Amino acid sequence: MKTALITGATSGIGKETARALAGEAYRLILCGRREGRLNELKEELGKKTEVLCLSFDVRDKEEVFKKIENLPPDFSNIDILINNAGNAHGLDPIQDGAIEDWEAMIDINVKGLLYVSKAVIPGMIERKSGHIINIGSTAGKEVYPNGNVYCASKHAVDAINQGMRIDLNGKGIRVGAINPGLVETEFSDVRFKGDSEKAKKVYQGFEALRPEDIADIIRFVVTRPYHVNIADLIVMCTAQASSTIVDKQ
Ligand code: NDP
Ligand code: 8X3
Repeated sequence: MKTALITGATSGIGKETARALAGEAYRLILCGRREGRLNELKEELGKKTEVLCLSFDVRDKEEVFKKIENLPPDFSNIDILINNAGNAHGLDPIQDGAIEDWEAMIDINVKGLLYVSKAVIPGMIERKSGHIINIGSTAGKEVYPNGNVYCASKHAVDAINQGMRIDLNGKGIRVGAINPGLVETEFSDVRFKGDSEKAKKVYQGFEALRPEDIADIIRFVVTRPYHVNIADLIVMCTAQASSTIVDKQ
C-alpha cells in the first residue's frame, strides 16, 4: 500500500483529496494546524484506510522536520507528497498591502512548501521512487489586479515545480503541478479574514470548481502508470477564461 502525505488536509482541496485517495486505498498522512478537523477526518477515512494525523504549521521549520523525520515506521516511506497547504491574505493594491499579509503568503505558500519538500525528498531519493504534486494556481501563470504578492507566491511555486522536476530527473521521482482557477473552498474566507459575505460573492453568478473536481484530478494524476508524469496542468471552471475573465450572470 502506498503512503500519501497531504498538507492542508483540514479543508477544501486537501480534504477532498484525502477522501479521494482513501477510496483508492492509499495510506494517508493528514496535515494541517487544526487538530480537531484532522481527527474528524481520520474518524471518517479510518474506515477505509490507515490514517495518521500530523499537525504542524508549515512555517515552523523545526516542527516540520521533527514531525516528518519521526513518523512511525508504517508511515515513514512517503510515496506521494501533495504540497497543497496555502492561502491568500488580502486583496489590496501593492501600495496598500499589509506587510504581515505578504509575509504570511511567502512564509506559507513558498517557504512552507520548501520545508516540507526538503524533509520528504531525501527518503524518495534513497528509495528511487516518489511523486510530488505541487498545488499552484492560475495566479502562478498570470497576475491579476491586487493579486500582487499572492500571485508572486504562486509564480514561485511554478518555478519551484519546474526546478524540482529538473533537479530530481533521473532519481525516479515524478514532479508535477496542478494549477486551479476559482475553486469554492475556505480560500476567500481566509483571504478576506472571515468576511464570509465578501468571500461568497467571489463565487456568485457562475459555477465555480468544487474541491472534489481538483481531488478527482489528483486521484487521476497519482494513479497513472509510473512512466506517465502529468507535469503541469491548468484547470478552470467553464465560466472562467482567465484570472480576470469570468462569465458571471
Ligand atoms: P482552504 O482555505 O480551504 O484550505 C487551505 C488549507 O491549507 C487548510 O487545510 C489549512 O489548514 C492549510 N494551511 C494554511 N495555512 C497553513 C499553515 N500555516 N500550516 C499548515 N497548513 C496550513 O483553501 P483551498 O483548499 O482552496 O487551498 C488549497 C491550495 O489550493 C492552496 O495552496 C491554494 O493557494 C490553492 N489554490 C486554491 C484555489 C481556490 O480558488 N480555492 C485556486 C488555486 C489554487 P489549517 O488552517 O488547519 O492549518
Ligand atoms: C486561487 C485562484 O484567482 O482566486 O489561487 O487567485 S484566485
